[in-house]
Amino acid sequence: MKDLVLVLGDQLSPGLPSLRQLQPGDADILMAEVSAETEYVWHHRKKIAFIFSAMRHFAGELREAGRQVIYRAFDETPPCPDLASAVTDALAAGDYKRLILTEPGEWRLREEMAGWEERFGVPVVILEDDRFICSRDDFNRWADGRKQLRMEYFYREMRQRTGLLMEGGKPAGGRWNFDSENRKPASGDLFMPRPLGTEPDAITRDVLDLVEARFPDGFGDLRPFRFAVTRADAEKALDHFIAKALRDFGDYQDAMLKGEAFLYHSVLSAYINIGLLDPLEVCRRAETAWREGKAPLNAVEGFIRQIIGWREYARGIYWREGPDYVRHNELEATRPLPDFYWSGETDMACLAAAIGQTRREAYAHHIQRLMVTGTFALIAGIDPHALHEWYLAVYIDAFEWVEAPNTIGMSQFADGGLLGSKPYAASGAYIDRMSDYCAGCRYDVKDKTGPKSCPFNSLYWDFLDRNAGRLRGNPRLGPVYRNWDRMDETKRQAYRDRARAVLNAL
Ligand code: FAD
Ligand code: DLZ
Ligand code: SF4
Repeated sequence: MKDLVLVLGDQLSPGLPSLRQLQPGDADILMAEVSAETEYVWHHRKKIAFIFSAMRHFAGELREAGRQVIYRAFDETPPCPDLASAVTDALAAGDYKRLILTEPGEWRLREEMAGWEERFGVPVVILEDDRFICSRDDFNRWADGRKQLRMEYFYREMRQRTGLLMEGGKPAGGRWNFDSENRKPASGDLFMPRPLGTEPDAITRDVLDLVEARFPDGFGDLRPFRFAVTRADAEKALDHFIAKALRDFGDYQDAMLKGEAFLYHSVLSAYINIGLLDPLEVCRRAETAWREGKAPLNAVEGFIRQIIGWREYARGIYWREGPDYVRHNELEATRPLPDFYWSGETDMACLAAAIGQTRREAYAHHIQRLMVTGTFALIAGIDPHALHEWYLAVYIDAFEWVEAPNTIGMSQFADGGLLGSKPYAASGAYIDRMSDYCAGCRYDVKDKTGPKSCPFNSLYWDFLDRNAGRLRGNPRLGPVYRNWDRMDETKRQAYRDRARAVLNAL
């Protein structure tokens, strides 16, 4: 009797634990495009196409390597509603001794799968996903007993563990972190590199037609579709980033420019998250570029920190905090998500730019997510769970294990400060410093409380005022509250009134 191995849409790695020990004759591999996975949030249509096409290409590669693959396509009749139905059908059609899978990346599926052995009546073996540098147990060992889980300390341990940018046990360049050098605003440049696009092949073109027909009302533009869907093409995109953009990644990491969706970012997150690229390998490539003098240390350290630091840390937090983490709402924010988060139709130029490119590209870079859509939701008091579902829906790289800690924790402070020492609240001055959005905006970023004043300005103070009971004691906010206290009451009331008007207009 053979084993049945279920491989999910974000597990497209030949070295996956459930695939690597098995001989071709010992197992059938099951992959299924199912409506439940396309519907648990309203995914961007590019994301659905990306996952389906990458799954189909991966199934093809497995077959070429001599594996037996049972592939359930979305458009077959009858369609397959969910992963459990795909398993039920496969078990009914064959004679299998066990069901084997690599753990899924979400509590939702993990909790469902815990009941599968009983449901299917066969032994179910769930293997740990070891495509990460830090296992869940190792993260818990690091976190246990610490009062604060600061990413910076976790990151230093990951540097030591991987040896990345280490010289004789010390950090290269004598410092662990070069972030202070990474905050330059950018200016438009005709020669700015663009991420390497991949022309859709016949498989992708079929998938695009399928998604167009079956998700006519889905979010976001489906075409043009330029994402890589195979390991080979994702590696080309990595080569291109290392050669063309990495050297400026650090300097302009926090910059935002109208009409430039990608700047010097890698646009590799989706490939890493579904298993087309290995995170450690990506970091080693960046380190080699530095050792060969092709990219400066501030860029390479910044890039590596995002991957072995933030990415691993987010995953550790997600599994440690449990399934209710996404429901945290420390600041008791309850305002519904404004419709313009979906339509992009707002006269705030920064939000229109970030959301417009999100609709077109299924991509926004970190500072757009954190300091534009994230900060606005925070200071406007938007329900963090609604915002979490939005981030999970609209980005090509969105998977809950990485999205939720970034949204609930880092961006919205809804976990009460587990990830960040203070909320990422800011007035319009931050966006004005780091972007060229304000120049073309109907609002005036320098105006604090007038009818044309930038909404971020009044919402910022109103947020601090509304949440003073919870935030005043935060040592990093002490100076800010002292400024608020020093303002005369007429000015404070003008901020409150303008904020009310902005919120009522949402
Ligand atoms: P680059 O800027 O080129 O960074 C290099 C790599 O570092 C990325 O590919 C990614 O793998 C990793 N990385 C960078 N920042 C982070 C971070 N904060 N957390 C984890 N990994 C990071 N990232 C996701 O992969 N999926 C998500 O669903 C997601 N949701 C987010 C939601 C919010 C509210 C915020 C503030 C951030 C979110 N991020 C998410 C993190 C980050 O914004 C994206 O990883 C990054 O923008 C992807 O673009 P890139 O590949 O060009 O990244
Ligand atoms: C995101 C996604 C989508 C849209 N569709 C599928 C699918 O049809 N079949 C599948 O196996 N996986 C899909 N995925 C990825 C899963 O949602 C992902 O594996 C879980 O969210 C766990 O990370
Ligand atoms: Fe955004 Fe305010 Fe600048 Fe307009 S003025 S782009 S709303 S920060």
